[in-house]
Amino acid sequence: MSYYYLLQISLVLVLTILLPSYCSSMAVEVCVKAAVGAPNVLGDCPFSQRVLLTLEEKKVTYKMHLINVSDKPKWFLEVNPEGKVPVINFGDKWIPDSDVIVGLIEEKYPNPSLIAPPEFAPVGSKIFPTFVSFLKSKDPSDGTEQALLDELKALEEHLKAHGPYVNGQNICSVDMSLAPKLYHLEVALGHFKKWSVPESLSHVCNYIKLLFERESFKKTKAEEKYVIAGWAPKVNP
Ligand SMILES: N[C@@H](CCC(=O)N[C@@H](CS)C(=O)NCC(=O)O)C(=O)O
Ligand SMILES: *[C@@H]1O[C@H](CO)[C@@H](O)[C@H](O)[C@H]1NC(C)=O
Repeated sequence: MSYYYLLQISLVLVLTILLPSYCSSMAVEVCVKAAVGAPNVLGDCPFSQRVLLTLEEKKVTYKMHLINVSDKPKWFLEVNPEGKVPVINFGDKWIPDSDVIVGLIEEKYPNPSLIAPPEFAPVGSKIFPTFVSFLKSKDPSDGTEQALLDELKALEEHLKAHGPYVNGQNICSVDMSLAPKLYHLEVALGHFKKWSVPESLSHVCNYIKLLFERESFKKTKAEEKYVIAGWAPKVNP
């Protein structure tokens, strides 16, 4: 075997095995909410789950830091003075805001693409605020339930035309944002109001089922008891 040949082999080795594994050891780091009452367990922040879901769907390796939001560590407040989770670090600085973070993940890890057409961006975006109003409501005739139903019906119509996901056959960024919010809706309304999404909204029900069955979702969701504990002070202040 010639010396030249050996040199070539080692170059190929460095480029295909050693360099990539070195680069992936500079893992992405992400700070998310810890469960209230359990510092080593994933908490109930839908924005944190949205970021984790995006990383999971793109098979990005990451290191997770669980943050007790009632007692934020000093280092966390130093790198992130606003103190909100999630924040991400791709190797140089910490970046807050799930909208910004998801955009950056898409830029750095384009495959598989989770980009949805811009006109689909607002799909389902009023579900979370209308769910929160209905959850907190003590007056059954104040229209908050109907407002939520109207938003769910709008999602039903969208999915009927474009489903099974918001952008068709493949999951997209809008689904990553909606999935954790629909989970909070199901768990909190089920617990506090014995309410669930009407079966007549069959496309929404199927959509929820598809989302919650994904490995990425199961791996990144908070346990139901933490979701309930998180909403309890807002339901009964
Ligand atoms: N707009 C932000 C919202 C993030 C947010 O509200 N995070 C909550 C937890 S779900 C938080 O950090 N709360 C603790 C605090 O504000 O001190 C995003 O999309 O990332
Ligand atoms: C989070 O911080 C609060 C305030 O210091 C503390 O009471 C609570 O025990 C902490 N939670 C966990 C799970 O460490």
